[in-house]
Amino acid sequence: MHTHSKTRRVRGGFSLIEIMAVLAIIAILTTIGVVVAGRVTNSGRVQATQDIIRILDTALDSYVAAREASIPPAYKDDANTFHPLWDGRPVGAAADAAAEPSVQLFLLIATEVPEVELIMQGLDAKFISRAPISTNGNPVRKYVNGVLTNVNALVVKDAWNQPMRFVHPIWQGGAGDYWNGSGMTGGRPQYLEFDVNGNGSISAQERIRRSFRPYNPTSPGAIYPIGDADEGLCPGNRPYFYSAGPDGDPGTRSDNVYTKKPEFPTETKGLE
Ligand SMILES: [Ca+2]
Ligand SMILES: [Ca+2]
Repeated sequence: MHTHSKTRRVRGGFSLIEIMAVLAIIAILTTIGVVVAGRVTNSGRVQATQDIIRILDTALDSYVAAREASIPPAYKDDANTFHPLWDGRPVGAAADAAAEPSVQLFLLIATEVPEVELIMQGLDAKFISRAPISTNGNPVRKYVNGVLTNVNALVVKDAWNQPMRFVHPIWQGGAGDYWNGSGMTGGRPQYLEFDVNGNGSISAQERIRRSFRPYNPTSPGAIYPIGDADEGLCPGNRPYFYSAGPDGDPGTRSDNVYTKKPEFPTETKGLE
């Protein structure tokens, strides 16, 4: 009888309250599991991205040692076009324009030193590829068999599949109107300028916008969807690499990935 009643109890199934309790527990466990898994994945990606930065830093050191010179602020191609090492957006660029290819251009220059090509082979293949390169819409061109030809260069992406970024001391800091959280703030130069070709005048290729949170003039009170740059100042005047982080926005600095965090200009230091 005893055994029979026990069997009946199991066969009879669970009460609604028991089922609800079990579902609630499963829901709680699932939530914890998702949060932990998310955290592990994200911190794993941060670490992977910091490893990429370390490899790029090694590439930079190797270039500087081989050339006994710092990395130049621009690259002159075979068509005599100057391509500046920008992390930012050029004059008149759309608010959501793709980032200028700072790391790709860095690598085009740095791989002139053979060791750098070897160093970059140490990177996991999923983070590196090769693609045509252009700055401010101008393709980089070299002579191949006597013909000016668009060239490819290495592209390095972070663990969120966004291009890594490189900041050269010539093109550091902030420039341009920015959103301070409650309104537009101007009062600083709209662009960074540098006469890279030394001809005594500034062309569109020598002027960038580098606002961490650009103001949207066509929609007052709104900010552009993605910032131009992080506005970072090079630590000790040394170039640095960073990632825009999980959100892909360099202008939200809190989730950006660095190995050595730069200082930010006083006017936006405390803002996010
Ligand atoms: Ca010039
Ligand atoms: Ca970010």
